[in-house]
Amino acid sequence: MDLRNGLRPLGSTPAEFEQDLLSNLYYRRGTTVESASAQDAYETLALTVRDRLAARRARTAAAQYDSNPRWVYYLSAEYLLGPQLDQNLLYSGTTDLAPAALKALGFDPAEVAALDVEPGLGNGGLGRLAACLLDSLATMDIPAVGYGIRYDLGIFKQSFENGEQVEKPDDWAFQGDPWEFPAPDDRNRVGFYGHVGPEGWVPGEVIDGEPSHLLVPGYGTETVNFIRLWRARATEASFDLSRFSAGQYAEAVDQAVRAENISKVLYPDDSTESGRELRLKQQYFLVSCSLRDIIRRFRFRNHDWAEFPAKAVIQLNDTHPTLAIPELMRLLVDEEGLDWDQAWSIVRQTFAYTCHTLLPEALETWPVAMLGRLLPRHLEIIYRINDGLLGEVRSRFPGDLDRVRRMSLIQEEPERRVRMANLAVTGTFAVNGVAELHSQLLTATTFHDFATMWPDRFRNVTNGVSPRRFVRLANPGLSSLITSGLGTDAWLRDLSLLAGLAPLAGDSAFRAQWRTEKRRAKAALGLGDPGALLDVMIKRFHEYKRQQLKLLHIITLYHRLKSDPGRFGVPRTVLFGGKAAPAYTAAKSIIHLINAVAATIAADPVTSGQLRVVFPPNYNVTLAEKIIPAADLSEQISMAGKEASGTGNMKLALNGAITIGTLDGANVEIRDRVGGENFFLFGLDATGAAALRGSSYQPRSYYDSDPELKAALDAVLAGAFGGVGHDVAQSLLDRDEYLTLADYRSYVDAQDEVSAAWQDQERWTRMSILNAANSGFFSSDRTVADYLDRIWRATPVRP
Ligand code: 8GP
Repeated sequence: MDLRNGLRPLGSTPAEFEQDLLSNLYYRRGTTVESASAQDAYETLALTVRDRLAARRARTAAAQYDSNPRWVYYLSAEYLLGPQLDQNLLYSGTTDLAPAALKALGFDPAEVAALDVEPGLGNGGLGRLAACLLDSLATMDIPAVGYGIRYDLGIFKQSFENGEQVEKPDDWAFQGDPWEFPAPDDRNRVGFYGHVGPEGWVPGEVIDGEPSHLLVPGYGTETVNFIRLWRARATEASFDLSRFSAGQYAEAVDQAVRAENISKVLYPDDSTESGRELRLKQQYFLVSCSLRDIIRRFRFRNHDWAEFPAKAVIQLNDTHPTLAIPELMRLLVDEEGLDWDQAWSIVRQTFAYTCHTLLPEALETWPVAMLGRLLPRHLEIIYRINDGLLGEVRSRFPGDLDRVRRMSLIQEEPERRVRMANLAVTGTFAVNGVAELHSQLLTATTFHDFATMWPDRFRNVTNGVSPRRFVRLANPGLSSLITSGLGTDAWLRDLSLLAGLAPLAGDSAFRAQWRTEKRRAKAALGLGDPGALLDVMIKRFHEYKRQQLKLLHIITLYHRLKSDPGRFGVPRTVLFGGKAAPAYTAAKSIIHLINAVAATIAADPVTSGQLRVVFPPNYNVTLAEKIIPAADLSEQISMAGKEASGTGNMKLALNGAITIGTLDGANVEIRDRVGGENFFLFGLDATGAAALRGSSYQPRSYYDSDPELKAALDAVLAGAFGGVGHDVAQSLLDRDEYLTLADYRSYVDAQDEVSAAWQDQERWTRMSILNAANSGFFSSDRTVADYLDRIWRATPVRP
């Protein structure tokens, strides 16, 4: 079918691309080559590339409409997409055309590319995973839509002032976002507050959700899917003209400002009551708009509600979108007139839930009072779902009151709250963890009661990462080497082919080329001595991830260097990247101490050329794509039993970094695949850690019995690093919730093995190649294949 309605096809030669660029500059940007700024050139380039994807999107939409397939709908509070330009150039096959055309028109391609701003719509691992899954869904031709919120201000911009983290708003779309298609006509009205009367829920406040979408192209295929993002808009009625006329300007827009605050920031500070309510409003806003959109799409080709689960599977990315469960019940029962049981059966066949945590404090709960005020009808529905659940618990486990209390959707003490994870497990047909160990621990601990009652509901889907973004785009040099080593670039769509690199680990010429690529990536990062071991810890700051353990190791290295500079051995650069949540004081103290230690080491001539600590601020996807190719050593050192999976560990292994890690999250599966001889293992395992935490753990006993550990902590306590970090050291000595001191010796010994291995560069390179060769499993394509097989059961539709 020709969907262009007579429109001329977009060109694929350099001259045609240049013409398209010129035409967009002239007609859509409204300027000329002579007067265009770099921003004009950037936006024009984006439009020209986007046009190519839009043509593919039109063909994809037509094929998807024709086949009336089962759609995968992904609901997520965050998407950490990363920069769009390079990806869209690659996926549209214009990587070479674009810079040539820009140059021909007199623009500087590097200056233009530098204007591409990464949308800060995500926070950490969960948001980045969502982006990788959408990339793989499109690459595998699965009809899928990602739904999220179009935050004005995403994750904050991090800077350091006197070594302390300072947060600034990130107005990422200040100049507009050329990748986005606004679709105001698809807006939906969302209600809040009010009361439930005989005629049903009468909201006390309404706002509009206005969507825009971003295209999500597949790699090596025609499919282009999309992400639909909702932005809150005040309704026409909310501007108070009479107040404005009376000069009460702030009051006149008060209601409008309140409405639009809903999509203002990602994860608003929840230390106040109003902040918490705003988060809950965001969650309902996302699910209400998205479900209406899903239903609108269902109705294009279907009429019978019984068909709904066959046409839609809705994946809840953690508990943030869990209100979708009572919301769909409300739509089906109150608005569509289905009876409760019929509606519940549809809901239970439609939703699935992914859990991303093992921290009990990360399991969301909402005060019953707040939820009842904001969403009175939903609270009634939750109560009724709870009645059904507790009835089933009582009949399966008669007399077990304690179990009823634990499984209830409502926590009673110290305050009545709705347990969102319990609701998510109850209202879905599948619940998955994100790595083997994580899924096991979920059924053994967090969801033990539910797994006992509904064992078939629980599964594992180990995370993965996009090889396009994190190898091909991030590391073009290594990608070419891999392609020439394998004799094909088919690995970009089938990462298991990387296994073909294993024999090349024994080829000294290949090893030399591999080392050259690492050094080149390090040089590009601008880290001075490319011969130094680059030791990398990039992730959010959290005490369970244990940046403080890495810090104690650095201080120990520093002490060794001072006491015997001749014996140090291996020059190292340690690189940290990551943000701490603004209200997380302990994590911010660790950041402060890292910067203080880095400054002390930099100022001490004895360390010169031997030990360096760098901490570039504002770690994000853009920076990750530069750091990961350069890394030699990947720090994955969380307390075992706390990291759900980790995905940085996968990205680093795929780029030939060797892991030093605990048996936590997906580290376990990485080690199984790359082999124990190519992985530096240390520390307690999950069982050992849980046992030690359950006993009377005495961090001080480790301090007393290990002179190097004692020296490191004493130095911090004595103020050796500009007087910073007393609180960090004291908390380790007093509580050490995550067993840093218990694992210290084992960690330092493993680091000594790292140094020894580094001294044999041929051995190190072999290990590095084998890490990449054996990490093909960690492609998000495989993750999507597992979701399809175990949960989604959707099939490809090719345009
Ligand atoms: C993260 C987990 O911490 C990480 O281990 C995992 O790899 C990743 O999810 C993807 O599965 N969890 C989160 O990002 C998370 O729980 N974020 C919530 C605060 C929003």
